[in-house]
Amino acid sequence: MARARSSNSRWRSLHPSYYLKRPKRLALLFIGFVCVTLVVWDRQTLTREHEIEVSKLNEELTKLQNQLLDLKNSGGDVSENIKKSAKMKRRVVKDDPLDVQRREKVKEAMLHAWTSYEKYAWGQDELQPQTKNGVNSFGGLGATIVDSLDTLFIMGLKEQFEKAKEWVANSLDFNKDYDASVFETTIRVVGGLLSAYDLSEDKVFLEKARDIADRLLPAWDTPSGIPYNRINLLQGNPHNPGWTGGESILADSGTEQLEFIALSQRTGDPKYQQKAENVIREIHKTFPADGLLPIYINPHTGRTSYSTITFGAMGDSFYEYLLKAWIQGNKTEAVSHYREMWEISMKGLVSLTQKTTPSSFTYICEKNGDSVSHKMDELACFAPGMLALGSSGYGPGEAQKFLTLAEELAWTCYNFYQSTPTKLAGENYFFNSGQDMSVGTSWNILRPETVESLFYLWRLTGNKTYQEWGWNIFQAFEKNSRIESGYVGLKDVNSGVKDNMMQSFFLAETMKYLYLLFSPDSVISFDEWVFNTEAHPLKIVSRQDRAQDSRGFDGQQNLPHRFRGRKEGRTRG
Ligand code: DMJ
Repeated sequence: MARARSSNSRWRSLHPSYYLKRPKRLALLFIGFVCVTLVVWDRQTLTREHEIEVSKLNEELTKLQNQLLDLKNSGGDVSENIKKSAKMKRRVVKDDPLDVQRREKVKEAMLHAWTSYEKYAWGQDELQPQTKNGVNSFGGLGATIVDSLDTLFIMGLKEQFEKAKEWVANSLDFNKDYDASVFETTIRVVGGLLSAYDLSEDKVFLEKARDIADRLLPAWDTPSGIPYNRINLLQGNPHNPGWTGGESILADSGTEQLEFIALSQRTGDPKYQQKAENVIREIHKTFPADGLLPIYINPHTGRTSYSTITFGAMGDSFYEYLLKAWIQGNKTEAVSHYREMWEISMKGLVSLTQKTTPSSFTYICEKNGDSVSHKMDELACFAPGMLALGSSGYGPGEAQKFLTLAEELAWTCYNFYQSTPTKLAGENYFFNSGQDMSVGTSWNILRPETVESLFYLWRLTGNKTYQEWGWNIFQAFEKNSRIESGYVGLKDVNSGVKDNMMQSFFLAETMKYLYLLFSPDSVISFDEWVFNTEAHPLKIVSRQDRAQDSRGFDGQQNLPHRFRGRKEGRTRG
């Protein structure tokens, strides 16, 4: 009975009426409840905050791990790379007053070239400054306007850029019954338009780039996928020029990857990228052990035929694009074959290098079968810049070796200029024992390759000597090539006799590289942009295609490119 009562009184305290009759106990119970709730809530908040903190730390850790990997991949020991990047940052902040002065001079030179073209040749491909008229060397596509768009934009020549844009929007017409060079049209027109699009974000440039690329595309419809090098812009009918004996040219066939990949990324249409990347896949099948290809390749069989091996005319930019397609592709697994092929070719390049006597200038020979020719084109002077750009992808020892080679070759190229009375380089050079270098073909057509390499070397080494050399070359152009109605080439760099042509690449490349040589690294940073072979910077966007993807295409094709984020890789350590 007593047990039953005590059990009753225990259960009584659970009944609400028990507390209603005892308000003090009710208050105590309420306070207890509030305290427990507060403690539980506080613990949950702490856990949540803790989780956020942990995930932030994890993100930081991943970032640091990626940076470490990045530094390792880019070669050189980590502390060296950190020092280097600190140096780079300092340079970004400080704008040397002499640099400012010099780039203003270059800008003024560009303005002189541009206003002369505007006055005498507006709408035509190129200006002939002596006779003050225009010529349509590319079928009447306004090559100088399209080639100049990004230079005008970068130099802040807004009014000129706007006028050029108006012309592109209203007057650029590709309906031309003209057998265009697939290569020249791609690097100048597709490249120029895409670069203008990336810089200005104006859709008109992308639409025009797509229009011209669609007209070029049937050139790739060959049994091997190696393109024909000519196509009629109105009627199609792709073919090769008669003088090649039906063969396609190596540089002409392997220098469309950057532009066509970029076009696919920006339009979401994979067909351009597929055609251009298939060329490299085809070449990869029979890639030789030294990575050196003769300049003729058959579009039916995909095989090269007996012809010159060179880093100059008709070979050059094939090698350049192996490296740059790797950079454009964020150096990911999907593009690793480009880098592998490039590294093989660079071994081949090294095997072609020799030194002059008595002054020990390093130069790149040409080759035909087993016969070596001691000749180098000024065109091959893009190679020091390419080697410097690619050097950071090697491990420390190799990276230094290739950077040193780049510097030696740049010294040779600079001397192509310094060794003539006008201080402007001839078209090619011969190297005879005991005589160092002597000019072969002695014209100068305002080419950019040496200043291009000086620009890369200045950015990648921070050595001001390269700026000085570039400045000397600029002054030689001012002295010999500037006339009242534009800039002309020289028929002979020994006599200084002038020709009558202002090449569009003078405005696209020579002027742009000189301007950038005196600009901070942040202007068209190597981290964000890659230059096509006509000096048109293309924005690097995320590429996420899988290595084994047989279509070889960017899995993000349906996303507008602006949402795809910046590149993951870096071009230097
Ligand atoms: C330009 O059109 C390009 O740089 C091309 O790759 C080679 N030739 C000229 C400039 O010399």
